[in-house]
Amino acid sequence: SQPPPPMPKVGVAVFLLKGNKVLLGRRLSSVGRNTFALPGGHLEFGESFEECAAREVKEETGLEIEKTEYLTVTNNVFSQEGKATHIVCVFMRAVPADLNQQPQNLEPEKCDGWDWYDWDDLPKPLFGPLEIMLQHGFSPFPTT
Ligand code: 8DG
Ligand code: MG
Ligand code: MG
Repeated sequence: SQPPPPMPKVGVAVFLLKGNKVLLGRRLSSVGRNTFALPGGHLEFGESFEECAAREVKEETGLEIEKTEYLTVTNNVFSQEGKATHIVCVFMRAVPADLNQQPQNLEPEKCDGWDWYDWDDLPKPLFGPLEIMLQHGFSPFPTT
């Protein structure tokens, strides 16, 4: 029998906000290697976006989150080393439940380490989908 055709997957990425800072980590995974990205991962069967956001942030950084809200969605087709990947990525925002808790690098094979970065002074290069959103003027911060 033939291999199953490739299918789009759902990703959930989280803008974890602390004042005017956002949590980013340099990716070591093949998609977007060496670029700075948000914590996040793939939606599991039956999960809500909020549940996925909380689970992935906890798995990757050890942080508990709250005030989790939907922001936007993007359609991302990557072609990496001849292999096509298609992710529909749902972007959420949240805040840390405990502002004093430090992020831990719990998946060191996937990430170089987490740190808080000023929104006005973000590290480079950003992960492609993130970079494109920012070029279009997207901001994850609540407008007051
Ligand atoms: P999992 O096995 O833990 O479920 O997945 P993961 O290894 O943590 O997945 P990921 O690559 O971190 O995230 C899933 C996809 O979400 C990623 O391949 C592409 C998409 N995505 C974006 N922007 C961002 C982002 O800023 N951060 C993360 N983590 N993923 C993003 O389009
Ligand atoms: Mg993950
Ligand atoms: Mg991840």
